[in-house]
Amino acid sequence: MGTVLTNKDLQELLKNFSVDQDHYVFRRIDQGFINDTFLVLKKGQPRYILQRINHEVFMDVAGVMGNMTKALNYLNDEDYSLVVLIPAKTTNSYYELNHEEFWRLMEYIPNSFAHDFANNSKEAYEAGRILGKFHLLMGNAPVDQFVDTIPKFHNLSFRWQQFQEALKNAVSVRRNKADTAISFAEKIMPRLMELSTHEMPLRPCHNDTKLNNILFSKTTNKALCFIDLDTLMKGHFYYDFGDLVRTIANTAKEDEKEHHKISFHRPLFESFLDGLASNGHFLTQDELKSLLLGTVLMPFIHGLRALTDYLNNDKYYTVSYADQNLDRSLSLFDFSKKALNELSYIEEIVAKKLKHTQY
Ligand code: GN1
Ligand code: MG
Repeated sequence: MGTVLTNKDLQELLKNFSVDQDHYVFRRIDQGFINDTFLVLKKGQPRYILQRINHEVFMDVAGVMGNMTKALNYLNDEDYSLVVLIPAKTTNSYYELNHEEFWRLMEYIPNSFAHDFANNSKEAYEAGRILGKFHLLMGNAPVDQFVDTIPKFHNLSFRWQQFQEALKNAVSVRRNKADTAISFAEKIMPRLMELSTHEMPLRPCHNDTKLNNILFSKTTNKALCFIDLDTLMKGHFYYDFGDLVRTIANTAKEDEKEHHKISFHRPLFESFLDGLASNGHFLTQDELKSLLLGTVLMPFIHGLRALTDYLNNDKYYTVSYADQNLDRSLSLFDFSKKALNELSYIEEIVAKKLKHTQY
């Protein structure tokens, strides 16, 4: 979104929320690709998370905040930390500035941390456990009350169509540079269509379950909850499963250029499955079968979206260097290829570990 915001601007903004008007220090968090996020500190201690919602990506901000508020009624349990939204003084769940900027404020969950890679089997297990917990809790919510804030978000045919459009309109320098990625996408797409399953039950899903959207406790190392509920809307369980697997079983960066560092890490994947299975029965037979698709589809679809954005001159994601979208697409494609090579193993181990969850 570009504009430089000073401490003073942010301090002014905070006046619109029901919090003590004190002296705060704001520290930008650069992890996301979409929103502007700031950690708000008081006397050196983190107190709040302040976020400007990217209105170009989330056109229906009221819908996003409505979904989030509804979900928070369910996402509260002794084993699941509640994310607390601090309402704006207008009593809305967010603050709207001149009809063009949308801000929200959340309490910082003390003693928590998030990270990009699973460091050990305990973290992988915890990620699986909290994913199951999230779905068990959200399973109590009527799915129809959630609106589609980004329609067809993980729909492969739709993303393919957007890619084709971008390919047609791309400048030749970028199209040529992306040649390898384009050929890969074209080669793999038919395999994914083959794997695609239809008629899957709809659930309220998080839809952006990458590992760094899970908060862990610094004291117990247990997973506490998911953050970043922007894309919480209807979806299929395999979306959330696959998106987490791509950041658990792969310990390389999303824009990793050295592909030999990318692998499908079986032991971490198995611990993740154990954590998921610890939640007991909650998946249908069809959902269990679709997990295979999820592990290959999610890295592929993110790779395809990054490639599409590269061809569109980086309109969607905030990039931190020139070819980041292209690097992301190549790295994500590489992981989806490595997951494809593991299909029979994945099928076998999923059946073994999640067997007791079959009806
Ligand atoms: C975007 O900004 P961030 O990191 O929360 C994207 C996700 C991707 C992610 C990185 C609304 O999320 O789908 O997983 O980048 N969110 C949206 O790959 O497009
Ligand atoms: Mg997100």
